[in-house]
Amino acid sequence: LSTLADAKKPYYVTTPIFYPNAVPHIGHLYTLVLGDIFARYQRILDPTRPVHFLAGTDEHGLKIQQAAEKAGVEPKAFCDSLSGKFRDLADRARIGYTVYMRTTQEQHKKAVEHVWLTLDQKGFIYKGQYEGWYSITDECFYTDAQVMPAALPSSSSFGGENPAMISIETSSPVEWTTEQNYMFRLSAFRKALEEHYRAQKTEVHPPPYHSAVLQMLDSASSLASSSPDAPEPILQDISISRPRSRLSWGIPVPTDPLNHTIYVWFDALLVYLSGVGYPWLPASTSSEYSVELGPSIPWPADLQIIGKDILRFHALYLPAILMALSSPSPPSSSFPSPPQQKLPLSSKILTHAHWTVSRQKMSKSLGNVADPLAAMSTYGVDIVRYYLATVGGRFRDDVDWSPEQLTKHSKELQSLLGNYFLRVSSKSISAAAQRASSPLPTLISIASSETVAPASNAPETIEDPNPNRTLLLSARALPTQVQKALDNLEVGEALDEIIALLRLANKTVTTIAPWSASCPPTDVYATQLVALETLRITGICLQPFIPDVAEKLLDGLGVPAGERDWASAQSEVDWKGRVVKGVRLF
Ligand code: ME8
Repeated sequence: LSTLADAKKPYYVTTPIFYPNAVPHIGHLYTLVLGDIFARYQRILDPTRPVHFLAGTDEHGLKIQQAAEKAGVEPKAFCDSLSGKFRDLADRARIGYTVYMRTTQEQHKKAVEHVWLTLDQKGFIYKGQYEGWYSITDECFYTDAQVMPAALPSSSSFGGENPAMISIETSSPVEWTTEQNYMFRLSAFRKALEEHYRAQKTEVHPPPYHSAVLQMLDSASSLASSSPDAPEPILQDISISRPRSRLSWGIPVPTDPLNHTIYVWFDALLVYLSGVGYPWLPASTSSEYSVELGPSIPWPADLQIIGKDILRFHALYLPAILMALSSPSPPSSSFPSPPQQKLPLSSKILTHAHWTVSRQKMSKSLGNVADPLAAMSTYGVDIVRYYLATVGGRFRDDVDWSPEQLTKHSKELQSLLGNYFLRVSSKSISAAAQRASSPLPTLISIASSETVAPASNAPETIEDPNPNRTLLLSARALPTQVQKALDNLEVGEALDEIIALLRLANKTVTTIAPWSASCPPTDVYATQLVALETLRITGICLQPFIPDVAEKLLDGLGVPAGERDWASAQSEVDWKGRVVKGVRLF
C-alpha cells in the first residue's frame, strides 16, 4: 500500500509571492484563502496523496529597494519585518501552506543562478539595448500603446511638453527608460506557447482569461508584424536584468555580477520551482545528464492561483522559461551540452478578479486597503474566509469590499448552520426522540421509504409528502456536487451547493416542527437523525472553507478524526451509540 501511495505525484498548489513593500491587505488574504481551500480539499479528497502548498514573499527589485530607502532601513531588515507580517496573516487565517519561501533565501538564489546559467549556455540570453516605459509600482515595462498621459490639472507643473505618463491598465506612473540589459528570447516561444494554449494543455480559468492569453500571443504578433522588416510574427524578447547602478537589491547576474542585477520577475517566477527543491540534480556532476522528474517531485504545479494583474507573467514568461530549460541546445552552441531536464508546464492557472474600494483596486501602493487582521478580529476568521470565498469565488468580476455584505453573509451562515445545529440537537428534541418506539427508523429505511406521488393535477405548491427523505437524498448528493464545482475551480458554486442544502435542511425542520407536542416521537427521531446526517456531510464538505467551524461541528457530532475525508462523506454511518453535543459554532 505504501508503495502505491508513494507513486502518486504530489498535488502542488501555489499562490503568488507578495511584495513585502507594505503590510498585507484583504486582496492578499483572499488569494491565500483560495489556495488553502484547494490544498485542504485535496488533502481530504485523497489522504494518501501528499499536498504541497507554496506561499511566500517576493523581496527583490526596485520597488522594495525604494520602499526600504524611504523607511531608512536596510532592504533585508525591511523585508524581514514585512515578510513576517504576511506570514503572521497566513497563520492567523489558518492558511495551511507547506512551504513559505522568501526570495532572499539561499536555496532560491541558487536555483535562479542555475536557471540563468542553463539558459545562457543554451543561447536564450543575449545582451541588448532595451527601451520602454518602466513602472516601478508594477515592476515591468510597457509599450507606447500601453501608456497614456496622466490626467493632471492644466496648471500642473508636469503638464506641457512632458506630461507625466501612466499605465493604461493599472494607472501606475511610468518613466521612459533606455538601458543595456540582458534579454531573454521570449520571441522564440510564441508559436509553441500558442499551440500549447490552443490545445488547452494548460487551462487558464475562467475561460475568458484563457482567451485573453491567446489574444496576448496574437496581439503581440500583430504588433510586431506591423513592422515592415519583421519577417514573421514574434512575441517581443524581454529584458531580464537591470544595471547594478539602478538596481542593487537583487540577485547579481552570475556571468556579470558587478554590472547587472537579475530582473525581479525573472527571479520571482522561479520560486515555484525553488520552493520544491529545484534543481533536482543527480548526484554525479557530469555535464551531460538527463533527470526524470520522479514521483516524489511536486512539479509541475497542479494549480497556480493568481490575480488578473499578473497573468502575462504566469501564462507567458514562466512557461517560456520552462520551455527554454527543457529544450535542447541550439546546434551552433559552442558550449558544452547543458543539462537536459523536461520541465512540464503547470496544469491550471486560476485567475481571479480584484477586490476594490469604491470601485478602485485595493492596492498597497495606493493605500486604499481593508485590513484583514482587523476584519478577522471583528467578525472571526472563518466568517471572513467564508465571505471572501463565497463573494470572491466567482472570479469574473471585481468585487467591492463591503462590511454590510460581510455582515449579511455572516448572519446567513450563522443562522443556517449555527442555529440549525443548536436547534436539531436541543435537549427537548433529543428527549422527544428518545420516546420513539421500535422499530426505530434508520437512514436506510428513511432513504428507501415510499413517497406518495402527487396527483398529476396537484397544484405545484403541494407539500413534499416525505421531507426527511428528500433532505437525506439531497445531503447524499452534496459531496459529488461540491467535488464537481471544486474540480472545475468554481469555489462560489461549491458554496452555493452547501448553502442550498442548508436552506432545505432549515425548511425541513421548520415544516416538520419536531418541537411541537403534536409531532409523533418516531417522526422527531427520524427528523433528528436526518438533520445530524445532513450536518455530518455538510461539515466534511465545509472543512476546506471554514476549517475551525467545521472542526467544532464535526467534534460536536462525534465524528472520529479518521472519518472526515471525502469518501466518509459519501459513505453511510451508523448513528447508534454516537454522542452528539450541540455546541455554539460561531
Ligand atoms: O505582484 N484583489 O506581488 P503583489 C485581489 N510579487 N487580489 C489582490 C489584490 C486585490 N485588490 N491586490 C493584490 C506581485 N492581490 C508579485 C508576484 S509571483 C511569482 C510574484 C493579490 O504583492 C493577487 O493575487 O503585488 C495579486 O496577483 C497579488 O496579490 C499581487 O501581489
